[in-house]
Amino acid sequence: MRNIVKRVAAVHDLSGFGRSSLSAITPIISTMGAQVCAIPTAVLSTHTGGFENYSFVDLTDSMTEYINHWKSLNIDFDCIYTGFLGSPKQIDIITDFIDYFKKNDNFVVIDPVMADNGELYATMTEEMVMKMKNFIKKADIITPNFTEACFLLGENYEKITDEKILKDWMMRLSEMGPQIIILTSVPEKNEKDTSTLAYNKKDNKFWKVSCQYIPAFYPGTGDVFTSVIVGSLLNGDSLPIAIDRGVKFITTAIRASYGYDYPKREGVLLEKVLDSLKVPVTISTYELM
Ligand code: PXL
Repeated sequence: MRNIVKRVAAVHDLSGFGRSSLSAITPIISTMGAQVCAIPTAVLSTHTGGFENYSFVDLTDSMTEYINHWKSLNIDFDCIYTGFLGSPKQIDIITDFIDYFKKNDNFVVIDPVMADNGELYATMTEEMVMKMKNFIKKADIITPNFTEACFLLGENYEKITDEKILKDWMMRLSEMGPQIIILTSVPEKNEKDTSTLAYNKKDNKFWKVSCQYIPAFYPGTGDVFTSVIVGSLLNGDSLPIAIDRGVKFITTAIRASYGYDYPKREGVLLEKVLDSLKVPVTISTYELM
């Protein structure tokens, strides 16, 4: 029997304060009508973007038992969505999870959460980067930001705006395994915009959605974006519409937040805009590249 409500196995950390990972993913995917089943990879008092002295409990050693229980329940998932991982060993544990729970009619989204703005996050290591390159083989869809794409491809971080090079990067990423590449935070020549690009190896199509760049950095926006993509695809949207939805939602969330004076490290004011996820896309702005 199909799941009455679509079900997502969400493999991410739980950061108690600051809107990232499970604290952002759960309300978004729930609002979009799917059930989030969390596999927490670590518990942190806050995310690592702009906070210091946070507590960090790595849950690697409890994950196998946790997953073994799920295996015994005879349950299945419509999507497996992984993000921030707390240790290299977790990649092996989640690889086994995917091998067990991946079926013909579900899909795997790997957000290779490692880095942003040219730099690795505080808890990430070169070993994680190496293992992530191999791990993305397991994905149907990956959603690296521009910095993560540089790390996965072994390219230097410099602003590339040439579409031919960016297309080549996405094809090279798909040769590493995934069918669909969604590349976020791509700089635009005019420096006023930023874009999200996508490549679907199956039909050899490239898509692009641009939006106005707002000069503010809020941690967790990558998780917010990919959650909307997951929710949208589970609702049957096409790839370009899902990307359009993700970009629109991030833009709406940043615009709803930017006018307020509060620490950016607390993330976008998600609670003010969640309801907009229920509205269908009426005007879309995607282009074929
Ligand atoms: O949003 C990505 C993310 C997830 N989890 C933790 C993080 C970050 C980014 O900083 O620190 C713990």
